[in-house]
Order: sequence, then structure tokens, then C-alpha cells
Amino acid sequence: MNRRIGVIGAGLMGLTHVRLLSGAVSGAEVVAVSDALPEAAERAAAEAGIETVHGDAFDLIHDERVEAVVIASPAATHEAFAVACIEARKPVLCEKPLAETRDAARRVLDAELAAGSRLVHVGFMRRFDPGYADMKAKLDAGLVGRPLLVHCAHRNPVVPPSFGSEMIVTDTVVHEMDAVRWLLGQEIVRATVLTPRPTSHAADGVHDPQFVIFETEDGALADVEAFVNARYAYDIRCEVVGELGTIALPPATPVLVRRDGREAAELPDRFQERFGAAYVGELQAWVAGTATGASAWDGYAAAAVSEATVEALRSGRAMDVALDPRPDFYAAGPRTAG
Ligand code: ISE
Repeated sequence: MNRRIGVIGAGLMGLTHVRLLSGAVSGAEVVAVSDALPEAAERAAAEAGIETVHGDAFDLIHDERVEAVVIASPAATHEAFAVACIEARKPVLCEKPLAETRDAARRVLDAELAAGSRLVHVGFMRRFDPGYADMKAKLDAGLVGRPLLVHCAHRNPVVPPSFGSEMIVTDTVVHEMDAVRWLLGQEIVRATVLTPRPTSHAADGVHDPQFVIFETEDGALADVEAFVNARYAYDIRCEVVGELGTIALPPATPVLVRRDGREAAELPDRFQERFGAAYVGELQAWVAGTATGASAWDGYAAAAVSEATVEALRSGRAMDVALDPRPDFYAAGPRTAG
């Protein structure tokens, strides 16, 4: 029996999820879709053969045919939709970020704690990328000893002119906030942002690239180069330096072509391509109810780090992360949803 899914948002990410749930993921059927732009929802429904288009996302959440919900609408709507899903006792995969602010993410966390059931999965899909998952397994096995440093690069080829300096933190570096926490199994306690001379390809006044430095609770340091107008490709790097050795992400496309005295590897130009397997893996685990990905706590922690990092960008100073104590409810690792 397929799990009947409702998808809120028919933009870039919503359509990506509709297509993957309808084609690449087994055991799922998208039965409803909604979007603030009715024509976007109608287009998605026509393309994927979705039987119900809701004008209001809350109607989709309360639709009796909908058993689980994907939230892929703008970040400002995530808190209200996620809380409504929790109150309706429906498992929800919420695209990152869980909410726009630490306090809003805390309200989602409190709603889930009150429900007493782990219903929320946050779309930090890199946890399902084969390369990152292998890194995590090897780190947990102690192959390189205690982690001391993490070096990351997050390069987009281009972003819209509306993509400002703070979005580089909240929409792009947010992936490394979760990846560093998850890989090292530690919280991030402090953030610093350095801003080199900007690329001429960035919109006026936008700090691109940015160099972010995170300090973890055990004193490890993680640096993140975030460059969203890098032009040449979509290029993600991650290397963990431990006391005994290093672990690094493999090349995105390990196939090398030698010809005419040259050797070349193709590089992806979009995040959907680079992380295609991760999105499928995340959706497949979530549909099966075995999602071991990012919880509401992880979404709250990332929101707290994001808020401190934006403040560090604005002030030019190192900023401490204001994080509440982690509830025991989230201490014992992931449980199946529902
Ligand atoms: C986008 O929303 C993503 O999630 C991509 O992974 C990231 O690379 C990009 O910068 C974001 O805008």
C-alpha cells in the first residue's frame, strides 16, 4: 500500500520532490499539492497526475487522504505548516530551514515535544549522500582519531541577484551547519564571518564569497568557504582532519576522461544533480518511516547557529550560539516517525 503524500509548494524544491516521489521513490503516491500560486500547483498536478490541488496548505494538511506531508514552501511558512502537521499527527518532511528564526524553530520543537512523537524530519539531505554517509561511518569508527578541523567549500555557479549576503548564510551555509554538527556529533557554539573582497559577479553590496569559522563544543574548528557566484560549477568540498589522518568527500563524478593529452572530469552545475542520490535516499527512508535524518532538534540547532552567524556577519565579531539544553526526547537518536 503506497503512503499517500501531500506536497506544499510547487516551486523548484516542491517540484523536485513531486517528481522524485512520483518516479524514483517506491511506496509513495502524491495525492495532493498546494502552492500560493494556483497555476504552479495546477502545473505540478497535471505533470504528475496528482488528483487534488488545494488552494490552502492547511486544507492539504487536514485532507483525510493525506497521510504525510512534504513542506517545500518559502521558509517564512515552515513554522505554521510544521506545527499544523504535528497537531494533525502527520509525519512531515520540512525542507531546510525548519524555521526562519531560533524562536520559531523552538516553537516547532515544543509542539513535537507536546505531541510526544517524532513526526518532524528536516531536509538536510547531505546525511543521505553516499559520500557524506561514508565519511560519517568512518569518523564514528574512529579511523582518523579525534576530529580537530573541518575544511568545507560550498560553491554555487550562480544565484539570482536577490540572493543577498544573509541568504548565503541562511540558505547555503546552513547545510554545513548541519553537516559539521552531524559529522562530529557536536554542537556549534561560536561563529565568525570574514568577508574578502567580493567577486565582480555578485550583485552590488553582496558579500560573496564569505569565509565562515565555526567552533564546536569540544574545541574543533570548521571553516566554510561559501561562494555562490563561482561560475565554473556546483562544487562541494568537505575534509575532516583528525589526530590520526584525514577523511574527505570523494570527487562528485569519479570518471576521468583522457583525450588529446588532457584529463578531465565532468562537474555538476546544479545541487539537484550533485545531490540527486541524497534526495532519493532521504525521501525513500522518510516514506518507509525509517528516516534517520535530521530531527526537529537538528532543525532548531541549525536555526540557532544560523541566527548567530548572521549576527557575526553583520557585526564583524565572533558570536556565541544561544542554544537551549537538548531534551532527552532527542538524546537517544532517531526513532521512526509516527
Ligand atoms: C539551495 O537552497 C540548496 O539547498 C543548495 O543545496 C545550496 O547549494 C544552494 O546554495 C541553496 O540556495
